[in-house]
Amino acid sequence: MTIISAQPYDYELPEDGNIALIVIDMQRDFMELGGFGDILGNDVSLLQAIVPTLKTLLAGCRSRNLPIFHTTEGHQPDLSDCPDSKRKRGKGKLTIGDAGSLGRILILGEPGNGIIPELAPLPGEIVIPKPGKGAFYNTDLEPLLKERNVTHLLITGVTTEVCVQTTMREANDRGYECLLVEDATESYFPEFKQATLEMVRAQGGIVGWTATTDQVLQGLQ
Ligand code: C5J
Repeated sequence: MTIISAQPYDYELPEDGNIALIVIDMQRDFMELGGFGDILGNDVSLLQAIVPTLKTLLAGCRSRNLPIFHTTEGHQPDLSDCPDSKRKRGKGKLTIGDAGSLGRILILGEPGNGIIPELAPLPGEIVIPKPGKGAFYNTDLEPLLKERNVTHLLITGVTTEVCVQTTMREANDRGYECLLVEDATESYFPEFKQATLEMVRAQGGIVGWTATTDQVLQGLQ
């Protein structure tokens, strides 16, 4: 049994369980000026705080040969998978599909859709394009996890209260034991990050657990 010291209590990975790392949306569209996060009026520099920690966690998971899944939020170039409601939100000068300084905003394959170089996926790691906030909605994530007999998920990335939390809730409803890595997830709103950490682990871990990168790597040994 692997035990990770966590909140609200120890997180256990039994001998017959398998754990994977999920890195949500560490793409230029959320991290850099000119991307989707920026056009919505956010201070994108806030998200840089987790890049070194996430790099450490990725290295630790790679050295333990854990399955690693990266996601990117993005839409088909013809926007056929983007609801009008999503395009209309924000009421900024630019919206999803418009040309920005990182290419067309939130469109698959555009420069802005690329994962930041510090956290670039290695060969063999799976990149899941996702049209929604949750990584299970309209994607192959669930069958790919099932193929690998994954039962437990380490969840990281941006932004904590949007795509990260949505994914954790989707995973929880599908029976995965989820741990949100506190210093490997970030938000444009520090208070929303804090609230998310508290709400997922409240009520005896109603959505799952939280722990730091150090605690995760110590527990995984
Ligand atoms: C947002 C995300 N915030 N990756 N996407 O629109 O959290």
